[in-house]
Amino acid sequence: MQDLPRAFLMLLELPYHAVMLLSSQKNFARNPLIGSRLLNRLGLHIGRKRLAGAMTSIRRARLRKSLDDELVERFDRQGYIRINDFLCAEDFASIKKELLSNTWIFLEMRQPSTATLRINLDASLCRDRYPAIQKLLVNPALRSWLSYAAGYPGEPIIAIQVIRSGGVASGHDPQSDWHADTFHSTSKAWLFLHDVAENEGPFAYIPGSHRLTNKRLLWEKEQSLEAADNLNVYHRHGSFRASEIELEQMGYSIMETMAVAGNTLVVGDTSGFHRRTPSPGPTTRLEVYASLRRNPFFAGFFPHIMALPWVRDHWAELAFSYFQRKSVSKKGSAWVPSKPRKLNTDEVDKLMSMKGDKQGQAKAGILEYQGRVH
Ligand SMILES: O=C(O)CCC(=O)C(=O)O
Ligand SMILES: [Fe+2]
Repeated sequence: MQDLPRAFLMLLELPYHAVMLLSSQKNFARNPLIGSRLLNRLGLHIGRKRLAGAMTSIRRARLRKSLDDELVERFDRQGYIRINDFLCAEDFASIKKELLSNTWIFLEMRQPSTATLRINLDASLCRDRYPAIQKLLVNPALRSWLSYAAGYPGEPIIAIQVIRSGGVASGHDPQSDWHADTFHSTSKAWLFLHDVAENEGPFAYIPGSHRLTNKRLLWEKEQSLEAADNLNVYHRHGSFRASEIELEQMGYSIMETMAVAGNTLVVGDTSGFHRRTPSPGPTTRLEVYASLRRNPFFAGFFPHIMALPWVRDHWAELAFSYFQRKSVSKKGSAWVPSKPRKLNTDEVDKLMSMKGDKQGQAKAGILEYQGRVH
């Protein structure tokens, strides 16, 4: 009997769920249409992927105009781009100085074995106080690459991020599984503030895995039939995880591990397969992190809330208050706000002084691009 009101409620919600098919919504467990085995057998999931992919290609043709042709070609082939010595030495040093000599408020998230600390950055925080960081927030190359990789223009979120992986607690880092963030192109960028070696949890990407090949579409279709009941919560929520055997079956044989020198920028379309390389022991990564995700079907048609000037300049403050309220609510929050404090824990101090100035000397990996882009 209890099922009857629930079924009725679901019926009432169906128009909303149907409209959401044309949004960036990806949760197979929460949206009964996205998770429907029948609809996905009929091609709903791969249809959304195809349509989003086609629209991304059309928009990218316009977005590439401000970018270097050779790098764009490389991006189109690989799904990511790596730029060494991204900032000039003075700007890079100034960012690190501003970062280490001031007090910040953090949002902290703990996943088994990994802690992520974020200092969200907006103009109201940085404009008058941190000129070097502010200069990075409006860096045209960073913004153009984020837009190109996502396949749409838009205001990105930019933050300082500290990742402590391995040894925080026992368990598995969910980001260390090969995965695609969502069904459509979306971008993330990392400007590493110190060298990251092969055994220090570097970012890794499977070149070409952002493209929709037949084998990939077949795998996507198979996943979409079962995803709503998958045991992995991230997979269930639309960020598909792939095993190494599955990756091989999809025809992927190469992975690029981004062991990098400090001051390297990596920008990727994270609908391609990527992961944080599992750390054999405790490691810390300190980076500027940026992300841009929009509705892949209507990006550019309707203004996003982040395009409102006041919101754009205060989003970090708004996010902090939101998580502050949420963390004391009954439900709690994955992101927990901290009191103001300095970043220079022993660990970070060591990172910055011992490794941060070895610019241009990646410990491993291929140096792909030596030019400086401002
Ligand atoms: O931190 C990393 O190297 C990758 C994390 C990741 O998968 C993500 O942010 O989407
Ligand atoms: Fe990811």
